[in-house]
Amino acid sequence: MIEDTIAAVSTAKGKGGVAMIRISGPDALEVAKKVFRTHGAEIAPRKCLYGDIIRENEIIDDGTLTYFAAPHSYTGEDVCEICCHGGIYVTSAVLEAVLSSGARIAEAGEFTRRAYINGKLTLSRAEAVGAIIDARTDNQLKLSSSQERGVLSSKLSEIRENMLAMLSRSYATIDYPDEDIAEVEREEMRHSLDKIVSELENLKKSYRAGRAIAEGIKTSVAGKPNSGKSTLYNRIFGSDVSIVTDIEGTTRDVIEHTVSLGGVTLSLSDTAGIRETTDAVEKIGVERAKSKINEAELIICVFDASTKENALDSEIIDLANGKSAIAVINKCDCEKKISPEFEKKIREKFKYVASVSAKTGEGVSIIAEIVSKMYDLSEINISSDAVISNARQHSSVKLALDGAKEAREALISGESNDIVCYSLERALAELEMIDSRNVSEEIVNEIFSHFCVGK
Ligand SMILES: Nc1nc2c(ncn2[C@@H]2O[C@H](COP(=O)(O)OP(=O)(O)OP(=O)(O)O)[C@@H](O)[C@H]2O)c(=O)[nH]1
Ligand SMILES: [Mg+2]
Repeated sequence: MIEDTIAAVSTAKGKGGVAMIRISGPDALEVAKKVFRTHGAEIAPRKCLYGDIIRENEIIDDGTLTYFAAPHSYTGEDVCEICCHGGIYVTSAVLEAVLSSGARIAEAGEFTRRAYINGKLTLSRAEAVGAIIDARTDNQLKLSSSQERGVLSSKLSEIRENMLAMLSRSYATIDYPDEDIAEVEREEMRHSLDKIVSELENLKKSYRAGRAIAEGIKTSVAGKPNSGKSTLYNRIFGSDVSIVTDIEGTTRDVIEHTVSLGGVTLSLSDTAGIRETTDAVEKIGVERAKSKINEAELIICVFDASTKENALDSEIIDLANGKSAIAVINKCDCEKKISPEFEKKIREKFKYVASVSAKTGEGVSIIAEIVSKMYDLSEINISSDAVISNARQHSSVKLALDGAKEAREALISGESNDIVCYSLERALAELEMIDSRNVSEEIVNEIFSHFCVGK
């Protein structure tokens, strides 16, 4: 049972038109009444009132007060929201007045944590609240908004219901063993298990796209000097963030930005052109490029079609060997000097090849299509499908799937019902971890520590 009342500025730090101070807890209304005078109007739930904001008996600002009575509020507790002018000083003065009237300052994510504790949000929906605030791309927003609305939670509880129904049926069979009934039951159990396994497999599969959107893919642009890496980088990013010249060895530092390409979130690095060099600064750049390429999950290898290939191009092919990579044959607006043999080699070594002109933009959309395909984005509807998007959810789904498959194996190989049920119960327990209200304090702390104060 939570007994204290918390408060924080819920709007972003800094100067703005309006700021909002949220108060939540059993004394929220009492605290609000001490700092807000309504000019005689009655405070009622969900009614927004205009009035004066008071600190130490003095009016310091005017604004609005909205009261949400428990349990019909974000946190499930009594909540009062005071909006004042959005100046930095005035906002902290209003907060100070609230704090000296009986509330204590909220910790990061504490409002949402209370919403979770009070059963207003499942854990995956609470995670989604954080993801909405952190969203930097359209797909990140669509995905987190769908999770926040409970699309994933509903799917999880649907699978859970199916598991529970199956368990209760099979326990009935254990208690009343009857040969004929058992046969029919086992056939039905097989159907139910097939469905559970296939639903869990779909969820597990959705992680490829979910992670690519939510977490993003570390991607490095690689190629020999002057192949057009920075030109391509700027084209994908949509502005000239990386210096482009016709001098070999222009880029030295690693340039890194988050971009959305083909709906996938890429943490995209531009790097120095790979070559042997005596220039001390460029040498460091080349070393950094190699280590970025090494740690990248996806490499975009740029080849210059307007020059004859050399040993450096072969080195790029080797660097990408065994990794997720896209070959970009650049400068397709120029006369082709790259040999047909080498182009053939590129097409043999890379599953994905795009002919582009980074300069004119021609073919760049093909790279977006490739990325989208590589990370299964076409296989999901981000706004309406249940998609898992973080390692915690993935690990639980994976273990639940293992349990469900084990139960199916046991059933097929004629094991007794209690052995089948044992595995299915394990699967159920794992699945419940995703939205459970009983996960360890450590996990809850980890989730809410990423939130900002005021949310
Ligand atoms: N015609 C044509 N020129 C291009 C294209 N892409 C890049 N260039 C030119 O090629 C030269 C080198 O481009 P950059 O993007 O700086 O090449 P880079 O690979 O980043 O080079 P380093 O940073 O030195 O490794 C510049 O003069 C660009 O304008 C293209 O698609 N077509
Ligand atoms: Mg460059």
